Amino acid sequence: MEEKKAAFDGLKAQIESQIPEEIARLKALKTKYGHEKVGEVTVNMVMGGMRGIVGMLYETSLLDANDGIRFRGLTIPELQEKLPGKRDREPIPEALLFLLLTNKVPTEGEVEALRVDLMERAEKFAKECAMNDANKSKKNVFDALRALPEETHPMTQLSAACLAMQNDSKFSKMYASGTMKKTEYWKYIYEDALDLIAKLPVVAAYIYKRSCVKEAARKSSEVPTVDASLDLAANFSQMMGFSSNECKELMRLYLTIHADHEGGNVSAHATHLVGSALSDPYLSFSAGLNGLAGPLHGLANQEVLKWLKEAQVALKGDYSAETVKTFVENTLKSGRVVPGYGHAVLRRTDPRYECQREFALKHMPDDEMFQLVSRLYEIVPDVLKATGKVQNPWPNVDAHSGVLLQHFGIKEENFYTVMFGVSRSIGCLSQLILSRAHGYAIERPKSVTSKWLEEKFQ
Ligand code: NMX
Ligand code: MLT
Repeated sequence: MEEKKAAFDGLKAQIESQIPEEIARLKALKTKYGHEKVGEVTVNMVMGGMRGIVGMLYETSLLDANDGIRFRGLTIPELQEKLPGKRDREPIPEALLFLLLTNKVPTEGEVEALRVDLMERAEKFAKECAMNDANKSKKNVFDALRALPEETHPMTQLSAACLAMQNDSKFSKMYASGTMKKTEYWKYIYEDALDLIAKLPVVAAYIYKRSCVKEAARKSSEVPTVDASLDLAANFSQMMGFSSNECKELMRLYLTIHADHEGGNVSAHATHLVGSALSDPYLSFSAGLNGLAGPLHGLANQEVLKWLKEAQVALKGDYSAETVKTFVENTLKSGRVVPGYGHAVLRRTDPRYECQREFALKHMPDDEMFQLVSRLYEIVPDVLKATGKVQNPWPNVDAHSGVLLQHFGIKEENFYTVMFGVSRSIGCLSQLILSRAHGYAIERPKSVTSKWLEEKFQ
């Protein structure tokens, strides 16, 4: 354990040792190219959700319209190939977290040390809360959740839980003490971020067992028990009540591929924006979760499963091209979007969809709902192209995730976005640490009125 701890402290030291070089590099970039233009801003961009405007620094990942996501330069197949961890095949999210924070592929020992550190944080948190519950000594986040109606949407509960835990923020306490130098900010943000990444699966598993599962035998209002010998994903799966190796393996894949998608998506951008005001990780990530809870963003995974179930009822097993096409067209006619299809940046099938499809082909090729998903992949793009307005007719990550989860027993689709949120904490909070370490500015873009635009061009 001592050896593991030393390796882990090595991670914090590694981040610290990189800071002067990174700050110098950013300073040189500004001095040399500060006045260069990175692009043009048209009225369409201003009026179209800032699409295509290069407006922020985000180091942990970069999205290319045609190549898809790269985490510190690595594609998903490259991650699966290069990241070490305790696994059959899928990397464990701890390895990704290390990579995002250091821009370095970690060794087995470094991943193991980070795993131990996160699991110790999770176990300490769960044990303290269970103890408070037992002696009614101190209210905790689980009391806050119990105060909410059970049917409160799980995403609302997860976001509320972040706020309920904000009192634990080491950064906020240090800031309030007035003794913290700007160069020290990142150290406390780091502690909060790692605490939060460790706590979220415990809170999420609690929300699942209290609010999502229907069968009395699976329900629980107890603080989940952490098994610190497992990795973050396997423990999350186990706390939810799913202990099979296949489900743990799926959880590793799920928590890795949803972690980061550059900085402009709603959840990453919201976290980044709120953090830039020096709001601590609990406040910042709660804002990110509120954005993730929208149906055009993370809630799409819930919407996809609802839609697939609707399709199963309507199609009654007839997945012929003609009937599936009519079903998709009817979705559009009813005024809805086709959930799980389209993207603001991507112009191809999402590589996250592709790796989930591979997982399905390996573990559940005969699943009926997977066959429907595959059929939709053949039909939907042409239907969307025919509208003449959809920029990207291909499926995104959300078109596939639910069908995997339901196969392994996680059938309650209103929980799916919570799992997305648990994963997204890894990317958003890594960047939050780096943003404070590198002294990023408070974010404050300029807005204009439509009258201002009219007057400028008339
Ligand atoms: N179904 C129907 N219409 C669509 C779809 C779709 N899947 N995708 C885009 N459009 C429409 C869009 O609503 C817009 O219509 P209008 O001009 O009438 O407002 C038009 O096509 C042009 O939109 P785009 O420029 O192609 O897409 P945009 O960048 O504005 O939005 C999404 C991107 C992802 C919000 C959009 O494709 C969408 O609503 N998809 C369905 C929801 C979804 O799957 N979201 C998950 C995204 C991934 N994630 O996890 O966050
Ligand atoms: C994401 O993972 O954040 C989504 O694909 C949305 C996006 O990138 O805009």
